[in-house]
Amino acid sequence: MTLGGIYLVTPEPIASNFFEVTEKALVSGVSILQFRNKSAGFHYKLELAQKLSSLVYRYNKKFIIDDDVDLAIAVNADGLHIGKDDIPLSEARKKLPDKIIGYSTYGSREIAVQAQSLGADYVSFGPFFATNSKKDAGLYDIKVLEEIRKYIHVPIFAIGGINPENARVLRSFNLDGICVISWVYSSIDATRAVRELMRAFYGVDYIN
Ligand code: TZP
Ligand code: MG
Repeated sequence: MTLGGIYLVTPEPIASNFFEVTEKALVSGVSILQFRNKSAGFHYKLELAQKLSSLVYRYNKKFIIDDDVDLAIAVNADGLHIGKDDIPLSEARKKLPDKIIGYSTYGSREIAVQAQSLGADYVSFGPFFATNSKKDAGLYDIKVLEEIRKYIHVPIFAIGGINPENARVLRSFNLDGICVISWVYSSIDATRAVRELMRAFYGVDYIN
């Protein structure tokens, strides 16, 4: 199965309705969940990741861990997502020979091409739109996506400030998927938020 669709990334801090919102989003059509947590210690992350992994597998979706290769191994996640400040891709691949490894490429085709040649299973680009969820994020020129399919043959995702309005814009680049935090976790109704995003990204109603 190729990776794609709505890729949900977990927020910080974790709100009291976090699992409820996550479950609603999984039921409504999210295909991949990434557990991303920069502040908790290993034991709390392990507890959260274990709970999330059983939720994700109940709905037969993919579970990815951000940055932390030991956590990915501990919970037997489907994969790991890394970027320039994390374990090098070649080392991650040695530790996780059969798992999905995703790589952040920011706004750089060169980084994406290199990650692909080192065995990344998917790459993500962005932010192209302003985001409050990642304080140190830059903002990149969406033009990088224009001819990206000529160079990148693994699944391509966009991330950062994505909502239904700009998901419509992203649709024209024929990407495999889009990653979101706040559009879903800050919404009043996660089911509706996911459905609106799918409708915008695919251009049709999603039939569950
Ligand atoms: N990496 C680049 S932007 C971003 C991450 C983790 C945050 C995306 O969150 P949001 O709320 O969908 O903009
Ligand atoms: Mg990282």
